Amino acid sequence: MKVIQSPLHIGHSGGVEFNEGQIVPCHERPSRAEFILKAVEDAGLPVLDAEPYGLDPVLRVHDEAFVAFLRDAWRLWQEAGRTGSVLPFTFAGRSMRRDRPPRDIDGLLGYYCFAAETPIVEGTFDAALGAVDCALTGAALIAGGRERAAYALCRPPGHHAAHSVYGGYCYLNNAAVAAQWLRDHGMERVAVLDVDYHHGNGTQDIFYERADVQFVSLHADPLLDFPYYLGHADETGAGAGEGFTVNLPLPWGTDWEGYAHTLGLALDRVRAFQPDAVVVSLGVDTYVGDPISRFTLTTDRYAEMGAMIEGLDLPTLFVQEGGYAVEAIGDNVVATLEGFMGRR
Ligand code: OKP
Ligand code: ZN
Repeated sequence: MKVIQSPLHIGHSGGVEFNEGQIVPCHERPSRAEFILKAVEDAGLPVLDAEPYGLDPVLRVHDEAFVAFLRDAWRLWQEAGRTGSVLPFTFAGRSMRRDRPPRDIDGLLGYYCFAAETPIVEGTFDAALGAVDCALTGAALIAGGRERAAYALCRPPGHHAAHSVYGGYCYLNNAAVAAQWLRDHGMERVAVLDVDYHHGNGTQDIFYERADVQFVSLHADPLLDFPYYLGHADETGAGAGEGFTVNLPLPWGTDWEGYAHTLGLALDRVRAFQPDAVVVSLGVDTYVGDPISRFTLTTDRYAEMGAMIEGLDLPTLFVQEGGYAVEAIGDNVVATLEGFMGRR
């Protein structure tokens, strides 16, 4: 299986996040991608650089003014005389208008961002585009039928980024851009299977009213965990998309037995949709040692997960999402891919 990476991720570094009342260094840090790269190279997987696709595929799923804001935010922050990471301190709450972006930088940040652990630094936008390019380069490999599967080493991750909102360490939705690109290049139905610990609220938002892109997610119950305000079982899609969103929330402490059972249900739903391809939002923050998560999967279990996903017998694009136990992230990703390839 080919691995696609982008060196641009390194520019997204040195940021701080607001977490549990403290300003702390980001959990989502460059070493995550470096550990994954080392592990896939050690496993003998071929690594290629992403091809540049530009903004057009991004604008198929994201709002143009939102993308322009992400592009300009660092410059606006400098012009306002600020130092350090671009972070919001105020948010458009439920009682306020959501249809009128303000002009001021702080107002704009709260308008377009939903969580204060997602800093913008000088290289963030280019890194986010580089991550999209990884996903698109992988999508092109499987769309042409040249490869059965590919792994996009995306950093920053993407599944919390919605049509016009960023947050949760995510800026542009790599998996959603890739799924839409597959739709635009000959695939009639595309499934997105999200196995990250956190609900992929952004991907759900983007495809909620669509019958041609199915979204199936297993994640920590949003009553208990981030992103808190989306991901309940009764969210099943709307309009033409009714029935094409599937949420399977799980309790804290979920072990492989409980996880595998629910993954089986998720895979049954994907099979019933009869997609032409599946995009897997692969977060390995379900790992027992993850510092911000509360499931208990061990490295060997990722190989079983990969084998179960292979059982779909579909063109498959793996897109990296979360995973914050940096010293184990590479082993967990490689275990998943090797399980898929039948090498373990
Ligand atoms: C991004 B991805 C824990 C705070 C968690 C944000 C988590 C974003 C996860 N105290 N904050 O889905 O892995
Ligand atoms: Zn996550």
